[in-house]
Amino acid sequence: MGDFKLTTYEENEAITNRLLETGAKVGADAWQFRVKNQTPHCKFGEQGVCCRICSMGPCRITPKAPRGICGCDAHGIVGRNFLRFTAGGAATHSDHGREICNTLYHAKPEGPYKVKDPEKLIRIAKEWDVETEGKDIYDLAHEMAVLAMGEYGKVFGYQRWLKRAPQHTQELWEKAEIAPRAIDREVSCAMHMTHMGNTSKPEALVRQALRSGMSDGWGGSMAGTEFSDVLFGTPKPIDTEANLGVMVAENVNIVVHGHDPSLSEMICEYADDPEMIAYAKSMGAKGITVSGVCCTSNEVAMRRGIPMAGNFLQQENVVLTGACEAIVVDVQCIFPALGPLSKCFHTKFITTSPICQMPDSDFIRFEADTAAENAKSIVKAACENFKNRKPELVYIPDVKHKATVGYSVEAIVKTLDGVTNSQVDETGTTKPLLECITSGVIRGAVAMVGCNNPKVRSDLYHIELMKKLIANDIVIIASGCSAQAAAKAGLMDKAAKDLCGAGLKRVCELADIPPVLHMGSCVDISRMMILASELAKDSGLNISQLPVVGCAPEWMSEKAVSIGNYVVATGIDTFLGVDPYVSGSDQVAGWLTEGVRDWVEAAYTVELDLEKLGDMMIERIEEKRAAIGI
Ligand code: BF8
Ligand code: SF4
Repeated sequence: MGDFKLTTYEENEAITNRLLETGAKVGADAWQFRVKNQTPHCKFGEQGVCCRICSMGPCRITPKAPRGICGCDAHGIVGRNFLRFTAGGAATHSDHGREICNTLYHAKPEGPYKVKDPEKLIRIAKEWDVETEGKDIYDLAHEMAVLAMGEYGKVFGYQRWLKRAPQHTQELWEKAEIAPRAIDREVSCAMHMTHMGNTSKPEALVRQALRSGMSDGWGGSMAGTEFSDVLFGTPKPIDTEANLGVMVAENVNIVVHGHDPSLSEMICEYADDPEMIAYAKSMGAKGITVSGVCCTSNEVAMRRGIPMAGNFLQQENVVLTGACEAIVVDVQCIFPALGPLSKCFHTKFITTSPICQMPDSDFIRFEADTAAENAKSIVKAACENFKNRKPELVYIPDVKHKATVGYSVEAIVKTLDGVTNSQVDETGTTKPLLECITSGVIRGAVAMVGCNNPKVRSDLYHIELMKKLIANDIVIIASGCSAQAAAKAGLMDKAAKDLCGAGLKRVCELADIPPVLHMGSCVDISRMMILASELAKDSGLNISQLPVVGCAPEWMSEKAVSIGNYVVATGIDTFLGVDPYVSGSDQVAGWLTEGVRDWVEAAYTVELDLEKLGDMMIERIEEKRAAIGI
């Protein structure tokens, strides 16, 4: 075991530089160059003090001009910007969830979309007081899909999923007026509140930001995750690989990118079809390799073991290998740069959703009813493109790591039952995990989430923080691009237990798990909320008392802020490594980093220094342990 070695970010950077050399030969642009053109960034934007929500502006706040034309001050402007940012993220995740509900509505016994986890569907139906006895599973799926879509516009009441939280948390939400009503309403309300001449009071804007975030994490995202499990199966531990070396030079390489598994599941299905493999062979390839980028990759890795080519800031790299026949995208986090970049190579850039349309792409509209034909024609197009490769441009770096992924809450509960040999819990509770935490074998848990951001050296914060935390016996649950950073580096290899403190190492050995557990895509952060709720209920503690924190060290998207807001609102202290454009208002920053603690028993910490960020999380975990006397 002594020879286990992580791939360092320096090695990854060297690979990127080698790929950029190929890019230079064909005149390709890349984010590394665009960053240079865009820096230094606009100071007003960075501080959040620029307002352009009406055409009397844009107004920018300076010491000489402390108010916009309407009289709004920096606090109102920063707060409104923060709320709009959140609403963008909540809308995005939630609309993804709605698409999954729509796919569920189209599920049929003959496929292509089927109910793969009927037990989970029945479990949710019972939770929602829907009669399941004697009902055909597809009738039930359609009924549940309609009910779930109803949550987006429900006339009265709150999100159904809130009942999964401990009673205490639900009471906090109601008291603070952040329990989300209809999902769409919380986004609409955010846009309404921030229209010219509405709210400029920081407290009210921050409150609605939490509520909009809640409509995502405990609404749209939760629907996305839960019904994806129903349709495509609840993830269980599965072995896969990560980093660019998963692409195979002799094969047709199809890269799926985006977020919605409805598309990528079908691509994987048909890439495995003997008829398609024969077709690839007839085009001169040895076979077909599907790999992924971003969260759609996490989805198919968790359920099918499809390898992960990379995370957000590696999306251009897959094209730069010169060996990508098609990069097939659905929605979100897709660089418009992929259009012009793919034109420098033979790569087909295939867009599939009306939500995400880009110049220089081939648009093949992907719909639930015609999914099978759509997927087949995409796979075929990729095969036909193999012959257009330019061999002199092909370079697939020889770098990849083994990774074990697929740790849904169900899988974690089941796996950790094996750790405490004293009492294997048949009912499947989180008690064995709690026992590890209370005994101090594991000091706590950190939910590592979020993106890459050129403001941080790519993956550096994710990896260094994870290394430090596991060395301190803190287990990591990871999602999104953070999870992929871990997998690429080797932290999801079970051999990474050697980097842990003695306690966590022992748990990894006994349970046969890696120290960083892949919990899925960013919508799957709703899984983390369920796990935290279960831990609280099983321990009798409040969520805020658990030695658990969240961290998005390299975040960049509106979705990440929406997530941060619901994680904090759920009672989990959240640490950010990139500033959320609120430094222009000490009041808004004050509400986010302290004020909200009075409502939800948790708050944000923003710390740009890597060392300090890690130390602060460890300190917070130890403080929480001391407070409950463990
Ligand atoms: O939803 S972590 S860069 S891919 S936003 Fe995007 Fe960020 Fe990656 Fe997934 Ni999440
Ligand atoms: Fe300026 Fe007020 Fe209009 Fe914003 S809303 S652009 S601060 S006048």
